[in-house]
Amino acid sequence: MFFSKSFIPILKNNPAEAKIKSHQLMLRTGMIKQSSAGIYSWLPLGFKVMKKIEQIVREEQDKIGAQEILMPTIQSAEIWKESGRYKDYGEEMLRIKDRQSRDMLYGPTNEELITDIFRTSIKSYKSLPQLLYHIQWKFRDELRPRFGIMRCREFYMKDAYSFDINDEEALFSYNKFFLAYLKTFKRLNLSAIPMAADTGPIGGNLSHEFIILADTGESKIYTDKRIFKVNSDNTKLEKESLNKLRDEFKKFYSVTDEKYDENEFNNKVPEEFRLKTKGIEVGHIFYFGDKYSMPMNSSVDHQGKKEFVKMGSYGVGVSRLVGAIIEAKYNDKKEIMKWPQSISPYDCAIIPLVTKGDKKNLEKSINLSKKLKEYNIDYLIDDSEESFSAKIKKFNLIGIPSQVVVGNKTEGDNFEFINIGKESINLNSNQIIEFINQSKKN
Ligand code: 5CA
Repeated sequence: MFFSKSFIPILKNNPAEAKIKSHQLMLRTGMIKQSSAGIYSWLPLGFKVMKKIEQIVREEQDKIGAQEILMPTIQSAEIWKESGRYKDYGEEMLRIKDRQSRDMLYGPTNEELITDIFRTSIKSYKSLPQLLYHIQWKFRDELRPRFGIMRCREFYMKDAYSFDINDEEALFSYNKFFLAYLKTFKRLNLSAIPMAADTGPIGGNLSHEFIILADTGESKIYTDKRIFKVNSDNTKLEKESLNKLRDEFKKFYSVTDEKYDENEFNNKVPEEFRLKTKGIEVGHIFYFGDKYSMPMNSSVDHQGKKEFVKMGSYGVGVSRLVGAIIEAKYNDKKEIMKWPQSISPYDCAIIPLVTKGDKKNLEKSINLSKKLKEYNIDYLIDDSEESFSAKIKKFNLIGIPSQVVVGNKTEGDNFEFINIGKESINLNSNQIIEFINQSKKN
């Protein structure tokens, strides 16, 4: 893609309305555009990143045996009346009427709808467990939407739901998602800590938020630093192995604001390991047993008896992650964003020095791009006639981690390669391809 033909509406300055760096950067580099309060359009740069995050989230759900479906955004109020949440959910729910005056709503979450789908199809315990997920837009009429797509009204979420025959099996499902989340965030190059959390309007008594540390985060957290060392790499998808992993985490005090108790924190955590800080909630998992299956009469036959299924739900803020990753990866001092290669909007930026009368560097860049294309490497060539320093500044904000600078000294198959934020090195095209493919895997 040539920069001149791309739809990347870069702004000269940070927009005044944006208070945190992710919001500033996303507007500045034309990743998103606000359409009304807390509602955004996703432009190519932002959309590409979000889709790549979505794919990583999806792959890790598939690995634990969850099956993907797609539920609608608009739901009937009937099922919410059945569960009792139509009243309870309050003003955050966007309520609408169709032309027949039927009560409808834009789904803020999907426990009711999935329970309805489940109860009409699954009748026997032999079909359990069922792990189902979808990745779909949600709407919550937040009182104070802010920080761009971090706390907005319309957002993209992966929500999964588990159905089991009893508490023990349901806990196994919960632990599978717990592991899938650790792996997902690791692949996104984030260190996300699971924290015991409150359940709010979703309900239940077991819940973890997955939080990444950031000063601009809205969640206050109290944790034992040793929790960062817990390693999930070799954990198998078996009850025992997963229980062990959970036990490892349980050793360390780690809670959000609502669960915080100062005495407990001081007693359980030696002073040198205490960490009080802020973070961004990127995932939240819940176990709530029969909270929905009982009122909605969702049961299976189990040895002649009718048993209400035991359910949990598991959310990842896919759109919020785009902002959260910027908060975690943007280097304030150097004013450099660096996307993890696996989710970078383009695999490679090619930055030639181009002047009106001299297109030689652009030609060299096009030659390199042909080779990259053969290897499925997605590139953005800056064919504008801006100065080198202006281009570098712009690309430091766009954050594509692999950059090739093409100047008058560039000759043959020898290029100046920059892994953003680091010193430049000389690489030939094969080495560039190798570098990009390797760093995509991490
Ligand atoms: N049904 C459950 C689990 S599927 C649920 O809705 N959980 S939640 O309310 O915690 O939302 C899941 C995730 O969506 C959160 O962890 C957060 O990352 C994201 N999220 C929630 N509200 C917003 C919002 N207003 N803007 C952006 N992302 C949000």
